[in-house]
Amino acid sequence: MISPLTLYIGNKNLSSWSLRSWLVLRKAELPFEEELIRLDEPETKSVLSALSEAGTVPVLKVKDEIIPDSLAISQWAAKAVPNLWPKDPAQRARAIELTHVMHQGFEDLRREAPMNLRRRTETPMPASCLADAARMSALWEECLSQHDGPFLFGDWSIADAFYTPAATRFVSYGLPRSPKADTYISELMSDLDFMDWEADAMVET
Ligand SMILES: N[C@@H](CCC(=O)N[C@@H](CS)C(=O)NCC(=O)O)C(=O)O
Repeated sequence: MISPLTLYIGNKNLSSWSLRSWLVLRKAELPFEEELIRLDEPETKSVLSALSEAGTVPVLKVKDEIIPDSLAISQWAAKAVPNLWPKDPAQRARAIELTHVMHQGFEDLRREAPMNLRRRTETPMPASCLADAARMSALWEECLSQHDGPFLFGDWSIADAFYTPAATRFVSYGLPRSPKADTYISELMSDLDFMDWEADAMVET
């Protein structure tokens, strides 16, 4: 049967926002088709603009409805399937807040250390990037200390999808992190769904 869901994504090696939505749909166990739009090609802008007003990936097509933006797609999935946010109302509120923090913030980390799954470098990073990394590591530490783990709120939630691309940056750019944060990064990067995505990224041309 053809799935009524199509997720439009960018290059798997580079598109962090696509990875977030893709992980959420995988964890939701919602079957979906994926369509890869190569970024940085001469026709990319026109292809993306034809797909949605946002002109970005990810975009989820649900029958004839178009949902752009990783956060909107995640909220759609959370309505369709239970358990993508923590059950406890206070934890759920905190998980949503931290997801928004990732969606809107950590600009220096995102700019200076863009997701590139194939990249490994020890080049010194700017102070502003290191400050963002330290803030993120502390934030993870705080959540992980309050729950039994292995994820930010115990069980996997959308918040973990949003921090997965950030975790890969710590590894790619050798960013300092606390031991607890390091364990969390290893957990995210050994997730089977993430590893499926990563395997595609490694052979992408
Ligand atoms: N706020 C958006 C950001 C999406 C975004 O910036 N996506 C990048 C790829 S990761 C993109 O489509 N850039 C357009 C381009 O490269 O032309 C979201 O959460 O989905």
